[in-house]
Amino acid sequence: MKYWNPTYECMSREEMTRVQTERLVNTVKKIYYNVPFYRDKMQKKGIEPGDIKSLEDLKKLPFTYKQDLRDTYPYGLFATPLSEIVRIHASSGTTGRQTVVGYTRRDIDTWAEVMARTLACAGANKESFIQVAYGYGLFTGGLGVHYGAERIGASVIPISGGNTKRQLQIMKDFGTTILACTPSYALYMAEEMEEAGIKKEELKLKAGVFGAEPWSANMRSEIEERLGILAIDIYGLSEIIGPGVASECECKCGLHIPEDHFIPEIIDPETEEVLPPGSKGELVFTTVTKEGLPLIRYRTRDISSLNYEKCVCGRTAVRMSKVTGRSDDMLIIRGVNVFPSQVESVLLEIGETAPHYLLIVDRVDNLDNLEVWVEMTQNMFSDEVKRIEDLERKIRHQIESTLGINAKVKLVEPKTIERSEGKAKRVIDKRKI
Ligand code: DLL
Repeated sequence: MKYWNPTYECMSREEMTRVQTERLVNTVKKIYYNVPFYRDKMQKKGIEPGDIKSLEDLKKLPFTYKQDLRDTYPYGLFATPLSEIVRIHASSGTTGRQTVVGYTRRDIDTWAEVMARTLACAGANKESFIQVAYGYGLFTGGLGVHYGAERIGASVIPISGGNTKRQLQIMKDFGTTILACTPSYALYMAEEMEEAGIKKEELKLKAGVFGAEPWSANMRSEIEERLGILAIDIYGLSEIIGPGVASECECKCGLHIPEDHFIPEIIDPETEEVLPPGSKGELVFTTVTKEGLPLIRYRTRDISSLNYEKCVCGRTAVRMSKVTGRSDDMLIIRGVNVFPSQVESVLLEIGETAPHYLLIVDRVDNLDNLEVWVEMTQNMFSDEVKRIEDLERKIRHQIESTLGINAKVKLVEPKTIERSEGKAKRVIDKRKI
């Protein structure tokens, strides 16, 4: 199957502009009358729904930041009564406050639609066996891909993440044709496969939809070579819908955005000025069909650029370039979003160490490793080993329960961590991605 929904995926620019404008006008009315937060923001800017008549007017609207979701935690930006919400997801956030997102029945339907487009980009159809090795749960990866795969009519294998040996056994026995997981997990699976003596020729695998974290061209070649598949990049974020916000097609030359649902802009993260097509900057999205949590000009912090030229695959939907970095300090470690400030607040809460710490991220055997170095206080330094080990364990445990990620904690001698005269350097990222 080449396209899932050619009407929208291959629509002319004029027609798409018409669809987007109509939906934008409606969304702005809806948020103005249903979400006090947006009404206040618009009133402060001196604008009313009637001022938004065209896509050009988009830039008059206020931005929405991740912090706004935290400040209105958990449901403050929802635009429908809670009784209309049929699903909640969340993504990790600073100091324990998660970013909570809600979907109405129609939102779930929209999500299945955009995910079906993504999977069709990887060649999925009714005959496909799709192994969903993204995590199921509050994370949007597992269920997002799941609903899209069912929409297509493929056979879904909802295995979730982890238990690599079983993943490989199932991939072989069940005849998986499409694998969905993070690129680093795909590479890890390839390695375990070689170790287990399974040859790629024994598998029916044809393609993989990999995302939720940045990955390089080298990593793609390695995955494609070792698994013998087409590996495409899929992008998304919980706030906008989850996976399904953009996807590469077989041309692998940018990720198509379902613009009839999400309108992208690229801005300069410092001046907040909208940049012309082709410029690199921060990606901003406005959702124009979401009911539960419509967001206006949401600052993703992801760095990308937009290309409006028609793609070789025939799709006209705008393409965003692969996300290469962020305009904030968020790290993605084994698919989990981590802010250094989260670690800092764990340390402050425990309060038994010096306030100097360093996160060292590395990739060993294709898996991300996080090591947290924390300085001991002068008093503690002379303490017995057992007490130091106990504290390391306590910090590790606390990091795991607040961030949901395993870290190796190392208490280091006072004054080992380099001091900075400007912005403190909290992270050393040794991963070559
Ligand atoms: O990671 C949704 C997702 C699930 C996308 C499965 C693709 C596949 P969050 O946990 O909210 O949602 O994290 C969103 O992850 O702002 C990016 O910084 C990063 N990210 C997601 N996809 C990619 C990608 C999901 N393909 C944050 N390349 C986003 C680079 C990505 N970064």
